[in-house]
Amino acid sequence: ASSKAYGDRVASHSNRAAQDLLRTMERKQSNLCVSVDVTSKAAFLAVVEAVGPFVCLIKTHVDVIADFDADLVEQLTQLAAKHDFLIFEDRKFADIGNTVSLQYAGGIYKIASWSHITNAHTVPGPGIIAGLAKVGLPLGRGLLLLAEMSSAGNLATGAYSDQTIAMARAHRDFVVGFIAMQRPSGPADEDFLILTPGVQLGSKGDALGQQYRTPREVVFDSGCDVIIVGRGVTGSGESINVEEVQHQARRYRDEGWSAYRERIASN
Ligand code: UP6
Repeated sequence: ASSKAYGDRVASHSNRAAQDLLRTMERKQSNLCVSVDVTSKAAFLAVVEAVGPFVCLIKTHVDVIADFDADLVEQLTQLAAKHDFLIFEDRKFADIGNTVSLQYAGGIYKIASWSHITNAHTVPGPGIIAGLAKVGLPLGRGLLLLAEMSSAGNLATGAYSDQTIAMARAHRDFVVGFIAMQRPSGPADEDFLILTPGVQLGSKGDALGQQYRTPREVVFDSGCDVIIVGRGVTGSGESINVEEVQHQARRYRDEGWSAYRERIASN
């Protein structure tokens, strides 16, 4: 999959969210996902409006937004249509199937109703996939499994990562790929989407265990598909400088896309 153009991989996926993401990447010439980890609705919408033209995907943590409400979802959905991107709520579900189906469909956030893609840890076993699929598949949603993490000392390695990949293979209708640091090896015709956080230019990490690599290391060296960039684009504080955010989004979009062009040209 890593040698093929994004647009040529649509046919390898049966899941609508995966197909839509690949088509969006090709159309917008962007493999950038911005992670909008800010804590007010106003800052959130300002960042999304600023980076919208440059991204294929917006990643959210809606539970950190102090004044979250239904109107935020409405406005986010409108911005997704206006700027042509998909939405990924980075919920990292991690409970038994029955509980995650309730968390995914309901509560305050009603994630399944607006988020095209979400993700889950595999620590509970395959029941978590079945519980989420029950809610998400009828809506055309897609799931990513956390096969690896970017943070120092994390336990998602070795046999855990391998068994996560095996669980994904058994649920290809709903599981579209992984949060991972590299493309896993597999049959030549196997096509998972690899979305990778821990990306920043000019910093190796933060004070709480985050570890950063560059877009080129992620996309060219490791064969990943989507770079997920948070503070590299938004900055660390709550005050949003729209011009700077836009400048960084363009920069990461350009870096990610040229690493991808280099990858498909060299294969
Ligand atoms: N994230 C990681 N590493 C993982 C999984 N998820 O950093 O292994 C998420 C974080 C954050 C974003 O929850 O939202 O990706 C990274 O943000 P940053 O670029 O500001 O470090």
